[in-house]
Amino acid sequence: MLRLLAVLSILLPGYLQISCARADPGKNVLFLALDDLNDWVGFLGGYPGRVHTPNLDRLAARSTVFTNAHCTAPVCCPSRASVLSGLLPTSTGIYNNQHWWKPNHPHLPTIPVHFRENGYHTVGTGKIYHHTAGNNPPGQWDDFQRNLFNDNGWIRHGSPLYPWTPAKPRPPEFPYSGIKLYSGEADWGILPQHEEAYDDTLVAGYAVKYLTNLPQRGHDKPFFLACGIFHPHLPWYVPRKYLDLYPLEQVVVPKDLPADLEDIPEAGRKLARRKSGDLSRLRKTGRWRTAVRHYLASISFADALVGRVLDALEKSPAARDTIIVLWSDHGWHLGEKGHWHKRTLWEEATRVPFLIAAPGIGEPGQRCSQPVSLVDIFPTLIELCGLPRVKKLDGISLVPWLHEPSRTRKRPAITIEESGHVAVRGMRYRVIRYTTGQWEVYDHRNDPEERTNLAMDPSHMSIIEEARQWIPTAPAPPVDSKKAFLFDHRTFTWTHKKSGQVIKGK
Ligand SMILES: [Ca+2]
Ligand SMILES: [Ca+2]
Repeated sequence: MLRLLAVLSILLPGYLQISCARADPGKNVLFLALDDLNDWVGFLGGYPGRVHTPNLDRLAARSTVFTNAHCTAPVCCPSRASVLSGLLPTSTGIYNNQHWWKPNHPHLPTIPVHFRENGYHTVGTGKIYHHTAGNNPPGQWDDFQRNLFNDNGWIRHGSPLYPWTPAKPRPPEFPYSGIKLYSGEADWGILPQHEEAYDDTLVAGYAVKYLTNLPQRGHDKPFFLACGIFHPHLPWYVPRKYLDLYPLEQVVVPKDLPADLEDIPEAGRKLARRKSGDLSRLRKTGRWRTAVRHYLASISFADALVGRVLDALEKSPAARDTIIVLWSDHGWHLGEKGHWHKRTLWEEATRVPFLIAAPGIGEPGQRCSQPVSLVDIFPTLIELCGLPRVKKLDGISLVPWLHEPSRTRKRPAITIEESGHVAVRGMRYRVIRYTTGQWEVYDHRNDPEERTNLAMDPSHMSIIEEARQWIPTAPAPPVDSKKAFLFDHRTFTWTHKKSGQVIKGK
């Protein structure tokens, strides 16, 4: 038999590679990433008004929705590194957007690498890894749609104003919103172009084209198709029709901001104050509601683009044997706790839309309220697709919860903030430990908005002690970092932390 296999492997190398490497050749993966999308989607109900996400909702209606899902880091680069490596930031040493993947983890078996090595055709577009150059490690993709400024398909929505360069510096006020904010990308408005010319439309278009052309591909490999929509990340540039969904007077903004911070340790207030200048400027100039409106419109634009990809899949021959995973890298505060932006450890920043549609597993539309983490995606996909296991992953497979969503899960979701603060989110409680040794405890059964910190209440000491067991005890030191001018990837420099060596360009 072995001799026969050896002869066949010479005659039919491609065939044997595919059939031996994979347990189930029928399962494709559509991997949909959204950026900075909090729980303001119809199927999670996080926005107190009406949000228009018909396509996400129709996907949710055929999926398992994880209603208590959290990122491992409340900012893009470390969160995405976790999803793609199956490791927490405390294992990768990637804690912040400055941290550089390429020289530190050149051989990590990421999701696309593992699928590619096991017989899949791996293709991608848009923001999957963090967008800056060097953070889409080589060896990931059979094909990836790239752009002029970096190697990761991150495009500035087609605006001719980007990138800012020394020759074309950022204007004192943002060109479309006409307001000056701290964040270098905090603009919003309607671009002078058709919807088809927006960069995220091109990103979705790549995925649509791939799915439409499946019958002409000329090989029988299953596919792993990653599509990273950049909205609703700033800048909130949208075609007019999405703004029209949200009449300004109906837009809801958060309430009771100052009082909510009174029972929070100073370390937490410091997180809340990050970019709070932007919030106070928005409030002083009467633009807060307008800004929230553009976030909502950006969500609906992203939803429409996801809808295009879903339509293309449904019309394709792969419609019945494709697993769909949809996730957002972290949430966003629109003023809750006086905070504007991300990078905190409260529910607004850690809770994310996350769902899995696995054909033939579970009931369509079922919901799992057990705590889960985006770091669980990699081991889940490995099990669903019958790939070889990868050792030492920090997440666990969610397949048991696809079969039985009410099954108790003791393991909480851990979120690690860049300066070392940690949140532990269980079924009922959120516990936050600051590096100062102070804590916050919220009881979601009675306080879903996390208004009352119970950490000083002696009856909650056991909750803190239980959470403490899950906090990583030996965090990896931060990896090498970059010095980059965010909007001009042609002139950035990277600095090796240990050697001090400075590298220019890609
Ligand atoms: Ca993000
Ligand atoms: Ca409070």
